[in-house]
Amino acid sequence: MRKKIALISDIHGNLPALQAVLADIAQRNIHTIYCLGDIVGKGPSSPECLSLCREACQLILAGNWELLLAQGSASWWGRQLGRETLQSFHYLPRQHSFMLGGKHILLYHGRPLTPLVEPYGSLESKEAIFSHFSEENPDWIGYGDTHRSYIQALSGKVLFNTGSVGNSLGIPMACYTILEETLYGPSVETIYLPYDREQAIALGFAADLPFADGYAQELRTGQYFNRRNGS
Ligand SMILES: [Mn+2]
Repeated sequence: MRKKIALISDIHGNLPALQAVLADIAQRNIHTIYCLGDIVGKGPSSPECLSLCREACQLILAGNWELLLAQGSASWWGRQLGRETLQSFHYLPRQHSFMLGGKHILLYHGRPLTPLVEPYGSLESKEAIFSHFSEENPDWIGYGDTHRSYIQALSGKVLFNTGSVGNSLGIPMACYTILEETLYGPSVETIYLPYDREQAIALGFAADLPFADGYAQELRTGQYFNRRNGS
């Protein structure tokens, strides 16, 4: 059977979105799930999302939110997770490489290893990602962090973004990516799924989530209400 891997990223404590994505992955009979980080923060259900990801994923990489919270500064999200969990984030791997369909694929979250690279960013910013990993010399690089999915060819290389499960920008649906081995190389497919967005918003208000109004707006519109709230 050809190998299939589901890539999920930027769940951000959105439990209904994560549940919808995991159900969709199971329905497709995909048994390998890699998570590219930012499971926690922003949304109301970080601990629940972390437990689900630890059960479902063969690999969890560190995102900028895990690494920020691991520094231990007091925050609503840090208090939810507790000190031991925050400490455990220090040990998450930052990147992962493997072969699929004859290509060397490297996955990482985005920040803090490289600056935020948006789909509409310059070619230089994208080539800089490959330069950052020049020692490994991957053919393909996949990352999260921007909350916007895309795929781009760069002089024989491929750069793609997994999109965001729980805080998707542009298209306000739960987003993830499927990599599949084919006869000719790897294929990449982006999935956008509807989920119970209003349930996620209600969970935020019920939990007294900071910026709950802005969070509701972001989930409904797919646009940041305030850049300071971070990604
Ligand atoms: Mn994020």
